[in-house]
Amino acid sequence: MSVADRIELRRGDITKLVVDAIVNAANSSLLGGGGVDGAIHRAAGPGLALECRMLNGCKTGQAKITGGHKLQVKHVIHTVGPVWNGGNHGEPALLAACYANSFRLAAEHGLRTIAFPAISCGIYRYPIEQATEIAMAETLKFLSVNDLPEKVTFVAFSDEIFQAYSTRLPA
Ligand code: AR6
Repeated sequence: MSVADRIELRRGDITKLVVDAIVNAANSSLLGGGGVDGAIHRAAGPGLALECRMLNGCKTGQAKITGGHKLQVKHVIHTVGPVWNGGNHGEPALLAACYANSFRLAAEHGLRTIAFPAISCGIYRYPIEQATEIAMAETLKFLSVNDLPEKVTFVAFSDEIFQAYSTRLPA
C-alpha cells in the first residue's frame, strides 16, 4: 500500500473512533484539562486519570502511553504540544517531536491504526496552516520508513482544520 493510501482525514470527535490508539493533546501534568484532553478523559472515565497520575507528567514534545479505559481504543498516547509564542521559541521542532514520538510509541507497541487531533491548534494557539504542514510532513517521514502504524487518521474538529489538512493530503 502506498503511503498516501495509509493516511485519511475525518471530520468529527476523536473519542468516538474505533482504532488501536488515539492521541491526546495533553498538558505537561497529564492530569487532564480542556479541549480534546477534557473530552478524552470524560469519555475514558476516571481510570484514565488514575493511570496518568502514575506517569509523572510529560515534557513538551514527548509522549507517553496508557490504556484506553472506557474508550473504544486499546491505548491513548498522550503528547504535549508547544504553546504558540510567536514561532521563534522552538515551536516547530517541538510540534514535530510530538508526532515523531507518538508514532515511535505506536510502532513499538505494534499498533496498526492511530488517530491524531490537531495538536496545539486549540488552547495552545498554534497557527493551523503551519501546524498541519508539520503534522503531514512528520507523518509522511515516519510512514515512508516504517510499516507500523498501517493507517493514520487526522481528525478535524472544525471546517478550518479539515480544509487545512485536505490541501495537504498526498496525492
Ligand atoms: N475530537 C477531535 N478534536 C478535538 C476535540 C474532539 N473531541 N475537541 C477539541 N478538538 P486543544 P491544544 C480539537 O485545545 O491546543 C487542554 O486543556 C480542537 O478543535 O484540545 O494542544 C490540555 O490539557 C483543536 O483543533 O489542544 C492542554 O492544557 C485541537 O483539538 C491544552 O488544552 C487541539 O485543541 C492543549 O492545547
